[in-house]
Amino acid sequence: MYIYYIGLGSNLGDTRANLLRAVELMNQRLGRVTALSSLYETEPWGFRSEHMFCNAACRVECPYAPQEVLDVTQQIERDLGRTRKSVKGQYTDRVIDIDLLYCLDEAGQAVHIESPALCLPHPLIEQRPFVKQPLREIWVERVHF
Ligand code: PH2
Ligand code: MG
Ligand code: MG
Repeated sequence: MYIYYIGLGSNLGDTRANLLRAVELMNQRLGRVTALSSLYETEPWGFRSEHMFCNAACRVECPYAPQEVLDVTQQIERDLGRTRKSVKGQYTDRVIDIDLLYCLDEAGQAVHIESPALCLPHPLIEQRPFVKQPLREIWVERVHF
């Protein structure tokens, strides 16, 4: 079993419903969602938009390795209507964004990955209050980095 900490964001449509639907689908397709933070309303960070974000974080217990989890979360993004990622490195409005933040193995060791498709731990956590605040709320592990 692995434990994943996952960040969620939405700033288009019914943002709270989008987040909750994504959590429901992760619970169905990945494993058990064992914690969910409050839903936070946040200002767009790193780009200009008239649409406020809803952000949250969750904890998922799941048997799948990180690349498989990424495939599943990207499919959930598409199923909820996400059509495009950032354009020329610029952030854009989105129906749903699901980001893997940390992966812990059986021993509580943080899994480290640096590939073009996936970096773990997520490299921008420290800079992003909209990630750190919900994460702090649900963090329960003793981690060995
Ligand atoms: N995600 C981004 C860029 N900016 N700002 C907020 N408030 N919330 C986000 O989830 C967010 C963002 C890139 O994924
Ligand atoms: Mg993101
Ligand atoms: Mg993303």
